[in-house]
Amino acid sequence: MKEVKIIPCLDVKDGRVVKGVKFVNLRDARDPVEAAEAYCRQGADELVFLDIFATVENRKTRLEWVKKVRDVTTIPFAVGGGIASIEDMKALLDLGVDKVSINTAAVRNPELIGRAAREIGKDRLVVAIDGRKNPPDSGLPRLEVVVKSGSESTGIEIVDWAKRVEELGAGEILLTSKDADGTKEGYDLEMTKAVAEAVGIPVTASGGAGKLEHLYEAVVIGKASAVLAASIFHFGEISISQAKKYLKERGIPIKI
Ligand code: 0VR
Repeated sequence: MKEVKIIPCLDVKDGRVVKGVKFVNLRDARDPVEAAEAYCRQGADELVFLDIFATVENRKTRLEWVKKVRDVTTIPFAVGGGIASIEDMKALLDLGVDKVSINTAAVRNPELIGRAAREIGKDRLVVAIDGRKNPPDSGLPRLEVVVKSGSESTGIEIVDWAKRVEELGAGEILLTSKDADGTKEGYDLEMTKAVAEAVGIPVTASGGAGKLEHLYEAVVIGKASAVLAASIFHFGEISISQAKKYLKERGIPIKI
């Protein structure tokens, strides 16, 4: 098993890090620059910045917010939110962003994945998949892809989409459970395992982390290659170093 990465996520709205539950009821959490500096100091393996309302507000990623965070970030830095073209990706890469993440645009225009893999390299291309669980009698897939900050149903089954995303050239998948987001009740292990076992590219578990054990479960049961969290880190309940120590003590390969 390769070293498992611990990844804090800055969900940014109106220039501030926010945190909600199931993508709604967003409340102010902290300043993005202060948070980025703290996470780098604490030894995070990578930092994710999501301009979570760019697509909903029908605009491009706010580059000025990204630049401020980029200037203080000393670890690999991935950015998502509002990215819908190769030009959008190159604008971020020119700022020094290491990886770009596409979500809604990939669903709307799957051939963008292949073009991006060719133009910027698959190792700099993340496809983010937001998912939700539907009840058996809903007529929708049990594990369904949702887009536009989780506000729109697609009728696409998550594992089918993950396999297609890999075939099209994505370097990795960031898999977020909308149902688990912000609940601190644990990752959606069924969803994570189903996707991680269906593809050969790294899958980052995201959504629901509430205690150290959840991180461990995401790796050993969910087969995740990395664990992303926001709530537990932003509000200081768990530090990056505590997370790393806990996983390493349980035999998970971690970069200390
Ligand atoms: P925690 O459950 O707090 O660790 O959150 C991890 C992850 O779900 C969030 O960082 C983030 O991916 C939530 N995503 C979105 C969103 C939040 C609000 C609105 C939209 C989105 O589209 O991903």
